Amino acid sequence: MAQVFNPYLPLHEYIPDGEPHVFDGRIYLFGSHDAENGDTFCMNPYEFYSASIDDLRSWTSRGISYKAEQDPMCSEKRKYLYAPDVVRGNDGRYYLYYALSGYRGKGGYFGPIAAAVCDTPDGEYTYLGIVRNADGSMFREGILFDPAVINDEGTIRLYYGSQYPFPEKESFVTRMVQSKLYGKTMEEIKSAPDGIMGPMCVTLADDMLTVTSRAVHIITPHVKGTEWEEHPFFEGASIRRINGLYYFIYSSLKNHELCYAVSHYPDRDFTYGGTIISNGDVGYNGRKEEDRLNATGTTHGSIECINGQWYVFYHRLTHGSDYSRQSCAEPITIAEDGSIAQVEMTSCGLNGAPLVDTGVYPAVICCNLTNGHMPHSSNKKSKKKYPCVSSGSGQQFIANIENGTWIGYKYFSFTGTRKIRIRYRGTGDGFLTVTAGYQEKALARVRIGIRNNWTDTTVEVPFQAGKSGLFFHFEGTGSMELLEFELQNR
Ligand code: FUB
Repeated sequence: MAQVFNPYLPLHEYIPDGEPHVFDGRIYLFGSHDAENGDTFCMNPYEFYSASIDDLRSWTSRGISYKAEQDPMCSEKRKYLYAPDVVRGNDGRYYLYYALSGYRGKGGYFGPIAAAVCDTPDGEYTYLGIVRNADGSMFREGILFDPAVINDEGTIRLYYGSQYPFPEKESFVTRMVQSKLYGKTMEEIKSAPDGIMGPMCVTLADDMLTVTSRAVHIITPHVKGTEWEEHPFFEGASIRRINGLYYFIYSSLKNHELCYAVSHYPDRDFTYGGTIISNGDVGYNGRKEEDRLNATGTTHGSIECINGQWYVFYHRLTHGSDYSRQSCAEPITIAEDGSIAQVEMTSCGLNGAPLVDTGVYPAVICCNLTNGHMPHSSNKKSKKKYPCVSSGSGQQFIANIENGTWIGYKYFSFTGTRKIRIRYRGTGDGFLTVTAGYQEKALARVRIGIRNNWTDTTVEVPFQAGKSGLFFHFEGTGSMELLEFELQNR
């Protein structure tokens, strides 16, 4: 039976910063494009995947939609296409908004927001121009980063921004950006009450480039002592209009979580809502930062309704950095009072049901991967080894499985005892314990020996019938890698 896992795109694809939108019966994922084992963010040109809203198991792409070199402002220093969004204009065409950035984020705050246009959501886009003032000059109010757009019953609203801790402090970013971009002195910067940090909003004319309103801060950048203090806006602005309310989705300063805020207005009075998801399950059931269930780093995404069900789209980290991020999705519920409860990461997000207990599963669809002290690893390649999704010779596998590592899959629908064939290799020498959940009691144990090549071993596991997790826990010496496992009848 065909199923869909997390990550739901082909396993060699790395599309973070996802903005999911439904257009004419298809769900599209507009996002950045990381490289497999990349050395910095967004090394690849935009490529947009989509699926029929009636079949979320099968995502396909029509190839490259836009390259950085199509933008006349692309330079050696700023040659990476960062987090985009797409909106259908009032003329029925599709408009792609993005900002260019440089190596490891350098220069990402200094350029304009640019736009490109296409007749179809995932066709080949043509450069249109930069977001500009009525006199044609570059629009520069706030930090022109992570654009998000909405066609709000004919009004095109553009959201964007970034925030560094905090405007109250003279952070290096505040100084650097304001002085470099605006040519301001420190005295001038300090005297501007709201500064340039925080999420901003403007409206655009039907040419989709000319700004037609004053730029406004949609949330105060002065968060101390407010409801925002624990989860202040950092980046990843995204906007949805749901049942007459505006939902602003963003990545908080914690970096690993998507939060939301709600207002009756598009540009003011937003109240903090909560966390929707964290890519380390931090906050879920009270989980603490230090107990994160994955290496955490950036996350950026949004929510979308597909065939009556709401989902949150977010990204996870792989390859021991956050330069190779993969899109995942989970169902969410918007309660009658408009609130959204935090959901956990799973391996079966878009599947609509737990996974069946027969068949071959790639190891990398794990939703939890931890040695008990996983790092927060934003904008760097970690020098320390820790368990991670990795790749080589065209295969994706879990690497650096050392003593104490837990690898978790949630959820399966078990019919009872299963045989599990496990394909592994490496210098790991010890035992793999199988459990139904993180830190739960052993259901079975299998010997793991040193193997240069992929090797199969089989273990019988007495699962209880019903919905359950499947976890592997390695205890031993050395370091093993896991390629796949197969659930079989006894
Ligand atoms: O993908 C590059 C940057 O990482 C995005 O612009 C941010 O939102 C963060 O996800």
